Amino acid sequence: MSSLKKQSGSLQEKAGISPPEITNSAAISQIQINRRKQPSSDELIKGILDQNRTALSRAITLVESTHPEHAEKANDVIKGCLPHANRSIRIGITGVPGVGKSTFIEAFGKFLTALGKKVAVLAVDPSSSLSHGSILGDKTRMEELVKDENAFIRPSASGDTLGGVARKTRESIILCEAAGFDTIIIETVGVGQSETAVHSMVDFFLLLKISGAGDELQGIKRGIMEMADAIVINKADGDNIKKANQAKLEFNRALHLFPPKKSTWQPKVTTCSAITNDGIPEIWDTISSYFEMTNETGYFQEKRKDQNQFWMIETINEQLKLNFYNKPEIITQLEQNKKAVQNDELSPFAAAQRLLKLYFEERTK
Ligand SMILES: Nc1nc2c(ncn2[C@@H]2O[C@H](COP(=O)(O)OP(=O)(O)OP(=O)(O)O)[C@@H](O)[C@H]2O)c(=O)[nH]1
Ligand SMILES: [Mg+2]
Repeated sequence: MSSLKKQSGSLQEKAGISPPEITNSAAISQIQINRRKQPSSDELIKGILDQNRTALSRAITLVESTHPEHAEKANDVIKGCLPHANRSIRIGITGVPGVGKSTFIEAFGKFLTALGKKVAVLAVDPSSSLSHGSILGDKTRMEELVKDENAFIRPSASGDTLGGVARKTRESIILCEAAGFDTIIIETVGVGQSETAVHSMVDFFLLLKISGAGDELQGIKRGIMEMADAIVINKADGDNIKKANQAKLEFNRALHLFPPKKSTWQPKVTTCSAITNDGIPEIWDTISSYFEMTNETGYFQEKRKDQNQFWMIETINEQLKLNFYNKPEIITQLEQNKKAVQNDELSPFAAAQRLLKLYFEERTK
């Protein structure tokens, strides 16, 4: 069975088809979850804590489900996993399409599993709802990692809003951690606001770049550079090595112009090749020294606490919005009010007030 097919279990589960078998014999012996029956939340929690991948996959599918009935069960599973989560490092990786994210994650992930780490790869890609997750198509670029029993790769959740996709990924992080994964890699394609969402759920943020023709800094969003804890210039191999080193100098110079980070960490610029593996161990050294430093200063925990607060507020915002826009009366009234605003019969502010009033009145009925 192809690796691609093997990993599409969650999607097949969603479609009501039983998931494909897992070829790893150790995993098979671990499976206690009856696939035909819907496992209870307690069974899922137990399975996850037993490091059972089928349980983990099913729980993530539950978290990703938009079915209202699943939400409560998903919450129960997360609650049960929470005391066992948090013991990991979370690394975000971003970069424009084609920069080599998937190839890099394959190389870096293999390097980490060789060190004895357990690596989970998740993705935030709201655009993937149509294509069922670009990371899934990328499985061919992660051929080795897919087969690695110390790695778990999951395509991006689908969803209409970035907030929704990001929440699901964040909850999946908790599940992966409870299942014993100690290194979580979150990939996102560098478009839209998805980097900001990923930045707010990871400890270390890595920006992947490739060298161009001396115009490295052009077209790069200032905000992304400010978020980066490391900039890695990929594809530093063959004829590209010289250009990559020049780019490194330029980025280093540019980074020094930014105000110091709250963490007091000075972002590093390095080069690597995801094909030859050159520079990959050095990236891990950089990340390790970041964790050492932020653990010593207490910044690591402080940032996670801030992130938890942030996600609480984000979730409230997201749910309120969903609740508002899904109300049938609001759907009808919204259209009418939009027209009224367009025809200058009503000010935008008055229209908004009118709709909100209607919403709150409906709520108190
Ligand atoms: N020479 C060289 N080629 C690389 C390297 N890393 C990736 N590539 C190639 O660059 C192309 C794009 O790599 P991907 O890993 O698919 O890039 P990506 O960032 O995941 O792309 P999207 O999934 O489309 O966002 C592929 O043809 C890779 O083989 C590298 O270090 N050196
Ligand atoms: Mg990719």
